[in-house]
Amino acid sequence: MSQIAEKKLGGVQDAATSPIAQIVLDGLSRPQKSLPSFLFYDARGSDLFEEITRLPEYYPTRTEAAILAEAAPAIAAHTPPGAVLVEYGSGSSRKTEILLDALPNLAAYAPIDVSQSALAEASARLGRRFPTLRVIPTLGDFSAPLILPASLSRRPRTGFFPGSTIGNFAPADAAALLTHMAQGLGDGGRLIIGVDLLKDVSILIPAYDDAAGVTAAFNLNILARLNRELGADFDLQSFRHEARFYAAESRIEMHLVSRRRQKIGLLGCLFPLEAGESIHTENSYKYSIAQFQALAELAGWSCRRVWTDDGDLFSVHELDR
Ligand code: AVJ
Repeated sequence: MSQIAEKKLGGVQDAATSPIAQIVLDGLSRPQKSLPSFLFYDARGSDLFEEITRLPEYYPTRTEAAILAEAAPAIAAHTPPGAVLVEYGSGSSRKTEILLDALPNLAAYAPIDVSQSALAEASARLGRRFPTLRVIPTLGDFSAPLILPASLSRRPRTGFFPGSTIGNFAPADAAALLTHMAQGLGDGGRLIIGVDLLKDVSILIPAYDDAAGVTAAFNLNILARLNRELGADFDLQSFRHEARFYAAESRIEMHLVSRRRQKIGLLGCLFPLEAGESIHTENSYKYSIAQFQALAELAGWSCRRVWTDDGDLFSVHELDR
């Protein structure tokens, strides 16, 4: 067998046993084709998301950062010394610096993220910026059980879940995740969580369909990832990005719409797509403060405080067990 053939065979075997293979096959087999939004965050996708956070239309990141800067002293005042800060979906850990500046005497910072590259870069940067801080990165999905070194097992825990990542989950799943976090953070645990607020579509849609096309590139990158990791044959030119708002569900949906009738080959299967048929790639739920608080209470948290910006664009909640 030639080297090229061996390599190709190796690639196909890797693809079939890839942990995302089953998830992708399952999503593309549904009547409304879908892909889970955590697939966005490979190295390129994590970089594109960072670019999104700096777009003029994407208000959440800068609004949340301003709220956090204002809330940080109060959050610090409620933090016992020697606590562990656990961040779910830490990405670049940019916003974490606002908290870390305000929170002295932390025993450790434990970021959890699905992107190896984002986790490594953030851990290195924070290590330089906070030389005495113990950083314990975990590569993985934040719905996995929280495992900390035994020496930290009795420390009080503060969870940090910024960016309205909770909005990626349908309300029932969001409640289940908040319950899971309550268990992981333990008695006396606390959660600082960012939640995007419901607002006019004239603000919402551009935030998910920016003029520079960065969100479109972010959405399409998921197909490039499947080509690379699963040997799929998506032609990126044959899809366009679309952001839709559904008021009844109070959510933004992102879709990749097929520009033509086509068939996608993936892992030995063929997936037909009609012209105009879409692959649903993300839900981003928007809440009122009261709606979110009801959800948090359902999940066993009590709502201690909430901060918002003057424009009521975004909210940061402090939840206690
Ligand atoms: C990281 C899930 C909060 O829903 O606003 C940004 C991801 N998608 N632009 C969001 C995202 C498109 C983002 N979250």
